[in-house]
Amino acid sequence: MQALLGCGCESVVVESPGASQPYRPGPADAGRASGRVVALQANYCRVELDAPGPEGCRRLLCTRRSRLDHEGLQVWVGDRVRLEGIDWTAGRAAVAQLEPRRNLLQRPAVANVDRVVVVAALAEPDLDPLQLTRFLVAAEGSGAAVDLVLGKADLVAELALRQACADFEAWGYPVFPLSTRTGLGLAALRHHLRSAAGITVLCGPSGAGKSSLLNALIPDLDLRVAAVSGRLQRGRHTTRHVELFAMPSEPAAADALALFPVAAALVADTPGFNRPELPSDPVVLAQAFPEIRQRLALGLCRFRNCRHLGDLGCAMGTDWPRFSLYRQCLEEVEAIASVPSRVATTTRRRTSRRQTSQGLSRPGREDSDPDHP
Ligand SMILES: Nc1nc2c(ncn2[C@@H]2O[C@H](COP(=O)(O)OP(=O)(O)OP(=O)(O)O)[C@@H](O)[C@H]2O)c(=O)[nH]1
Ligand SMILES: [Mg+2]
Ligand SMILES: [Zn+2]
Repeated sequence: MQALLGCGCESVVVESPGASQPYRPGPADAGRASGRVVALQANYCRVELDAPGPEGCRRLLCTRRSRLDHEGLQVWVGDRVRLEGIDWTAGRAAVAQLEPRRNLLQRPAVANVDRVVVVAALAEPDLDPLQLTRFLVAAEGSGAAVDLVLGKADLVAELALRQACADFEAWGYPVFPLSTRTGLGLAALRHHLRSAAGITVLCGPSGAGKSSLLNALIPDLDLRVAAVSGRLQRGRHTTRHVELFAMPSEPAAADALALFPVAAALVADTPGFNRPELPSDPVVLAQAFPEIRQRLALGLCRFRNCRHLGDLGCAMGTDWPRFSLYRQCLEEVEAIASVPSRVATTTRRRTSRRQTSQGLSRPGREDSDPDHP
């Protein structure tokens, strides 16, 4: 399936993997169209149309029909939607229907995700392996492919960079060392992201360099970036909402576009935050570690309810690089699970209220970080 998608800087032909056929309005359908949500702002969605409207109009600012709310349907960036009540002159419409989504990355909330790229800075702020593990575990929760970018490579010595790459590859992820200052690794990452159609989400702590990376990947993009600050060199929560941008196709591929349409990659910039949630189920946590998945594919532990802490009969043992990080995560998950259910419910409600106040349950307000008010 193809759709026209502009990113504010360029229009490209886009494949929409897994989505249904684009809605093609007939004569009886005046005022209707379909497209993809590329950003949420307050109570509005910005929708990129599958086919341009009158005078080449590609984007509409949309409200949501209240029946979506009544049916408990949230709209997120990445969702495919059908529109009605289009006012082409004002550039406005209403989202009438939500197409089924393949998956949802919970935080940052993005639907129909094909790849999550966790961006961690090697310095400024210092790389925190536990925090990085939490981001990777959260990324695994979407079911999408997960890659790791080690950013700000210009700030560390070459030997330290090589060691870091080797260490993190042992975690089971493709690693991309990168510097937007020197250009190191940019071509490799650009090629990697273009190699598959669909939606890639950049996520990671504030100040890691996500928006700088997108500015470097997409010509003419000018996302706001800001220097890290304070003793801990923390980010300043510069990006305030999730937004999708289109990666231009390879020049050679663009020439061949008419004959062999090339799928374009969409990349989401997202607000940084510091402490991703862990899953509540220890089994889900274990499955979010590639090291455990890979080892268990070769031979199972003796007991079905094994906690994979290297006890008798455990196929994992303790001799693997992220063992202590896994143990810390498991202890946290088990501690929360052991809280009596009434308290746990209250805690979950509090978390959910906090998330609602941060706009995580309502579109358009993805902008604050509970760890960093
Ligand atoms: N030395 C160095 N600094 C970089 C690099 N990439 C980004 N920076 C700097 O890191 C700081 C933070 O970059 P941003 O792109 O705003 O970080 P972010 O991850 O988007 O942050 P949030 O929007 O707050 O989540 C800026 O001062 C950038 O100039 C790099 O490769 N090397
Ligand atoms: Mg940013
Ligand atoms: Zn085990």
